[in-house]
Amino acid sequence: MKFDVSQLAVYFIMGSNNCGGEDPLEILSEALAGGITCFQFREKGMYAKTGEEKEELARQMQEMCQSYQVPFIVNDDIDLAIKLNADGVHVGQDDQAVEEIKKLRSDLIIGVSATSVEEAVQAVDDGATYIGVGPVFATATKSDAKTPIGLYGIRSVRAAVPSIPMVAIGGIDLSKIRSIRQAGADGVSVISAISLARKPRVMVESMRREYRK
Ligand code: 3NM
Repeated sequence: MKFDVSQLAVYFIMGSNNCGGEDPLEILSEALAGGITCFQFREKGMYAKTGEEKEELARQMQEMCQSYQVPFIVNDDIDLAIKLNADGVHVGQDDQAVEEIKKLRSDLIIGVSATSVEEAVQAVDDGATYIGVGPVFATATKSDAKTPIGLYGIRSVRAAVPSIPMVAIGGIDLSKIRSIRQAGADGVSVISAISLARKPRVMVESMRREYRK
């Protein structure tokens, strides 16, 4: 799928261990119906599925995303991304280099996490399609998350790399969307505010509305 910056607007990230015991497929189904613009499969951390089970879950989620024409991005696992012919892959600072990923499949959307201006500049130089910048706020979802960079951090990165598509991450809920937009991010990426919402569909609809304001 061709990348467009509008796909970053409300970017949902989830793995089976982010769902508070609910069915991840049900949550994704609701999130898609609510209008998420991108999905990242992030099967990581405690109780995460591996091997065939992970692959099977990814396939099911990819199929659901395809029926909504929502990009399906795989976190960190380039082999799985290629095997499934995913739309993209998202890598952290310690994961596989952008250059190597491009050699394997040049048309993949490649997202890179950055937590500072330096890392953002490097990601742009390396040829990232978009950058994920954070954590903006404190988050309980990622145990090894860095110190929050705040809205100031988002503004600093935006000033340093003005044209790369940029999505903010970490501790983002509905109430933060407007200020993040004002700080210059093209969208928000969210795990728990959607995956643990009582009504994920309604939450995503509200986020889409808030984004447009
Ligand atoms: N990456 P929530 S913060 C997956 O800073 C992830 O790179 C981060 O979850 C980073 O929306 C984070 O529940 C967790 O705070 C985001």
